[in-house]
Amino acid sequence: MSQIAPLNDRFLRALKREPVDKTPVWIMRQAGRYLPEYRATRARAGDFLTLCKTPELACEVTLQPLDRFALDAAILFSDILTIPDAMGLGLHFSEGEGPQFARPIRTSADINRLAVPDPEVELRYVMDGVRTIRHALAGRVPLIGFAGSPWTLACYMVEGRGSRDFARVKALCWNEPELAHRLLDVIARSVAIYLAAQAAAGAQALMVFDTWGGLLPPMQFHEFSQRYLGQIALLLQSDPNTRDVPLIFFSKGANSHLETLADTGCTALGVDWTISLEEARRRVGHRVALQGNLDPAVLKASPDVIRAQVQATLRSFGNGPGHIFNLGHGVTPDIDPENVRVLVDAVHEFSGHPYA
Ligand code: 1CP
Repeated sequence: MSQIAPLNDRFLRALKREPVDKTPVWIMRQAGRYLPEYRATRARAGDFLTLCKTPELACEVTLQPLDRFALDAAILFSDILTIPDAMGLGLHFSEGEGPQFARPIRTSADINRLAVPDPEVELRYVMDGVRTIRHALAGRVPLIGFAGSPWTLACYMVEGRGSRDFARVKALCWNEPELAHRLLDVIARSVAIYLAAQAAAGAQALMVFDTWGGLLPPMQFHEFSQRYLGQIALLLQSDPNTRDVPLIFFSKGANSHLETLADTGCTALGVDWTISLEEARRRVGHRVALQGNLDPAVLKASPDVIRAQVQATLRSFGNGPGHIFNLGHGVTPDIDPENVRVLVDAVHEFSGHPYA
């Protein structure tokens, strides 16, 4: 893929902690059910997984929020559960039920059978999606590729579906830690190869979603989640093709680990809304950029409140480089798209540096 610089490179500059004219902004789940045009494309596709597996449709929904709002980055439309699906667990989404696996991990034999998928074979549709989107973007904004963290993928693979506490995988960690490590290791190698393939296909930054890191007590967080994030960073850094691709780690609910996460070798850390950016920044120092962290529920408030909270978030980060504005988690389906516009415009309005 060509290395032509994007026309709008605020996002990539902020990741490198370089000065920017305005704070870049993108929103987790920016392509999704709160947009009527997304719901229309999904209805045409029939179901969510077909949407993910059809590169032209995945490209269409990736671009939808960019056509509406002045966003500074695109994110590949896909899901974190593509890897376990490619490993043979049989992913399906039933209406209103969320993801489910036909063949969840239940025995040590299930773990021993797992193999690292070849991204250009079993996950070819994702790589074709990245290539199609990158071409369609034509340099407008950079494209983010992503994967789930090994821990978060293990949560779904062992439980077989979404859960509030993912008690099965937690029991596995306490009862058979060696088996849990064998599972996490094969997932981590799969994630690293998958992310490297996305970069080769044209993704200009990579993000790892550790949505369920916060379920673990501190010692176990280091042992079962952070250790594998570090392994992914190391594998990507040791590959000349991915060494310079910015890497964002987002461990939700794990703010007490920001310092050690900043030492894993990532470029930036996502921050949820339960800590101020001021404190997060003080704790990570100059080691990484920060991405976040407005409470997604603020989008249910009035435009005046949204604008005031955007300003408060920008002030909390303070002056200096290294901030990417985002929510502290994904935008929810009940949000009025007009409120997203208010947020995006306010980020640029209040962060404009007149002499930049
Ligand atoms: O249309 C629909 O009904 C499906 C809803 C949906 C969407 C829009 C799902 C099912 N996944 C997605 C897309 C998606 N998922 C993206 C696209 C890019 C974007 O615009 O941000 C991304 C990055 C994800 C990642 C993802 N999937 C995560 C990690 C991020 C997070 O939100 O914490 C997780 C945990 C999933 C699993 C998943 N996929 C879908 C659902 C409803 C869930 C959560 C299941 C649960 O635990 O309840």
